[in-house]
Amino acid sequence: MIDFYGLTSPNVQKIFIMLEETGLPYKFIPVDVWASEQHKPEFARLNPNKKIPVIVDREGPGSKPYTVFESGAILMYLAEKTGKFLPKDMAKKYDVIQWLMVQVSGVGPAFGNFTHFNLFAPKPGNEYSFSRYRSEMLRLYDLLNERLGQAKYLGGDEYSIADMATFPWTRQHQAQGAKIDQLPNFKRWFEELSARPAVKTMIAKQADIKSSRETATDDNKDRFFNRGKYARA
Ligand SMILES: N[C@@H](CCC(=O)N[C@@H](CS)C(=O)NCC(=O)O)C(=O)O
Repeated sequence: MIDFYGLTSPNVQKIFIMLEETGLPYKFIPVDVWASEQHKPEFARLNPNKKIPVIVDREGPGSKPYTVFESGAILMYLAEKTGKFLPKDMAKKYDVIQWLMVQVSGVGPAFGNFTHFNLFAPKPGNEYSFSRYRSEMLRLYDLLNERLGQAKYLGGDEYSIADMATFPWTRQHQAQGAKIDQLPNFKRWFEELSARPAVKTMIAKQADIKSSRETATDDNKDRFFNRGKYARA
């Protein structure tokens, strides 16, 4: 059994997809980051970085419980545990890992910062930051489209954890301003992944999760965004 701590964000959606794809038994434990639950000592003991997702594998290495944080590491752990969605052949494996790293170090931060400056940062006054992250996000959409013109999936000819990591960040492509009709390879991949049963299950399960994002207090929002009394000089 796997205890899966998360809420509704793309980094959490990746793990939902992987757990559904592999069929591993899991228990979902909501951590409402808009209510500062990630800062509770019992959660900080699982992830000193105080972010979701986190898993605790009750039957980890040596039949002992093992805790994993960071969504990329969780995907790699679950792939190694099950022998699925990460090729064994070294070159093919590193093809997948490279594109997984593009997601965790590129797509996640750029798309996440775009969302922040698009939806949450005060306007006017943040046009430079908004433009910087929108341009980087749209550049990455072009990169995904280019890669998916060379290979069926991001990691190569097989669906892998690189696809599962990237897909959730692109679900809002319309709101993000990506012109999908000008990204035909990306569109083909997006539509194929959207039709996968595990992805559909993830979307259905996400819809049932309650978050206090819309009702978060100013203090909880300030803490989440490192601003107000939480800003550091
Ligand atoms: N690099 C991390 C990022 C995780 C992350 O940013 N999680 C957000 C999801 S909303 C979070 O927990 N935010 C709460 C906070 O930053 O206090 C991963 O890929 O797991």
